Amino acid sequence: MAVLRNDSRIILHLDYDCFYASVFEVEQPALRSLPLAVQQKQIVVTCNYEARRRGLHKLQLIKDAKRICPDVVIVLGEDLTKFRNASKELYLLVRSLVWGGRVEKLGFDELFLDVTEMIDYNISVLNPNDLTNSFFHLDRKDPTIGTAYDATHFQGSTFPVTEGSPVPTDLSSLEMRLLVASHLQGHIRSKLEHQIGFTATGGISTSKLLAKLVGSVHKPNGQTTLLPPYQSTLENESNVHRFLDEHEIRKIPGIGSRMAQKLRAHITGQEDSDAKVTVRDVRLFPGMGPPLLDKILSGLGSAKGIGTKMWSVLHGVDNSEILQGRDVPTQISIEDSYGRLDTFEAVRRELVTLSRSLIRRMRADLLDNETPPGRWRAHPRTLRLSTRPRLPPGSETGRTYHSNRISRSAPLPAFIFHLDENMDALAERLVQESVLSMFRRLHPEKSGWNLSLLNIAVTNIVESAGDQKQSSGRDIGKMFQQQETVLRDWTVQEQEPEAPVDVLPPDSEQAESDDWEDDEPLASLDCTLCGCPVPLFAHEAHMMYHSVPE
Ligand code: DGT
Ligand code: MG
Repeated sequence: MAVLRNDSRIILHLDYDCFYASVFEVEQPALRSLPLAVQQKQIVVTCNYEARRRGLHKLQLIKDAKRICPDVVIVLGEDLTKFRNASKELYLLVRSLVWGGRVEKLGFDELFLDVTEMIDYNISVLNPNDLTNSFFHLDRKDPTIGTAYDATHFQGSTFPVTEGSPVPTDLSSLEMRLLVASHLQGHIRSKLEHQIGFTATGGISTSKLLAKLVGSVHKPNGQTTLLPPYQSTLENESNVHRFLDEHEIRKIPGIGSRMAQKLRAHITGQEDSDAKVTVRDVRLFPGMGPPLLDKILSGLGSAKGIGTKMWSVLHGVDNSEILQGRDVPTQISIEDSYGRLDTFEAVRRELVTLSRSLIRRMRADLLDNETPPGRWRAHPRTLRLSTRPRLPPGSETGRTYHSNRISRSAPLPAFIFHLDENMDALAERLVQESVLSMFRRLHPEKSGWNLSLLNIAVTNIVESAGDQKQSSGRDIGKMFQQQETVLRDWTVQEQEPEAPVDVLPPDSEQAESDDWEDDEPLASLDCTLCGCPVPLFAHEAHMMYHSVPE
């Protein structure tokens, strides 16, 4: 089956280096030269590169970190406010640099940028007779705004590595466009570092998938461009295949651990194989294609159309759009974990505490910035309560941390937006009038349950009219709403593990979850020609497939 990639776009990816640790380093620069670890619960969620040099790594137990590096400096990272604020500041700086605000946030510390328009404009103004003294225009209207650069070489590294390769003669070639983009990437990274104090690692290619993957080649504080050719010919294999094919399948975004396990089992013929299986092994396996992938990956909770999606990914095809940034998150959620929570009164108390934090966060994130704040920039429509019942010993199902949650949603009552009432009173009322009835529906029995987690969230956040200049506003709000309700079966029920909350002390600190853009199910549409459900990101590729004769 033919899969076609759209290589007309230029996409950049940024991933901040040891993000949480850097937030502390920016606050206290003396920490930069010390081994620094950020603790959430009993886990090192991240550590700086000095600590990594000494053998520490992400998601290590605190006790192991202390044993390996006794002089490690440990800071507490349970309160996400400072990470959220830093993330927003960095995002706003990047968005101010990129034309059309084509910047999409992934979690707190990754950005995707569609810079096609900026690159094509800058290609059009290149002087082929003096490429060494080129000028990158950051503003179309003011030709003095920008930065000087040498357009005879790539900034940063390339894959594959090329020493002193000649400048492309065709200025409109993909290679030249990527070369110019590498200088823009360098400029953005330098701004982030010198203006705010964060280093980032960058990738430059033609899709989110390829830019993200190639970016991870030189970490930290490096950048890598995936060089053409992107299409294979009879003589030459494309660099997309050369690059992607070597990756262990689990390293590919979109392939989670359970999917990887199923693929490994099929390729090796062994159920619990831990053999290294690469993209090439899967792609070139006899009979491989969307139908076989569908078969292999079925039973993962949402296998509809998964074969087409994976087949595209294995070929480096990802034509998904960069979603224009929202000024507001898609949802706000607050949660806490518990060693033991088994009485109604204790639950009620915790729900009030969580509700208070939720209202505080809503006011911080959704009110306009005027003083005194007076206007809601966005309104969540839905209130959601999730719990995670602790399973009786021995009944572990092997399901993931997230999939053991159960939840209920209800319309968010309008009184929550009253600014003249204090937060304590609002929290009490919210629990009394809404949350407790949701809780009773989740747990009709008066006792006999024991919860390890409570999460309360507002979702379906819709931006207020007149505040949508930079963002995709209501349509995106609607789309997410639709995704939640209609397209749930497209969600691959697989998530990266968070800190393993189950092993935590009973009185662990409350944590807020970082959910600007993550946690949302994938959207799909049925193909009008063959009726197959195709995820939005693969739609263009799918239509091209129909237009190409077999
Ligand atoms: P890097 O990109 O390898 O230089 O290091 P980081 O620290 O930027 O790691 P990254 O990009 O995977 O994640 C960004 C931040 O998100 C990180 O600083 C801490 C947090 N984080 C990452 N993975 C987890 C996790 O599994 N659980 C929790 N609670 N937080 C995590
Ligand atoms: Mg990072």
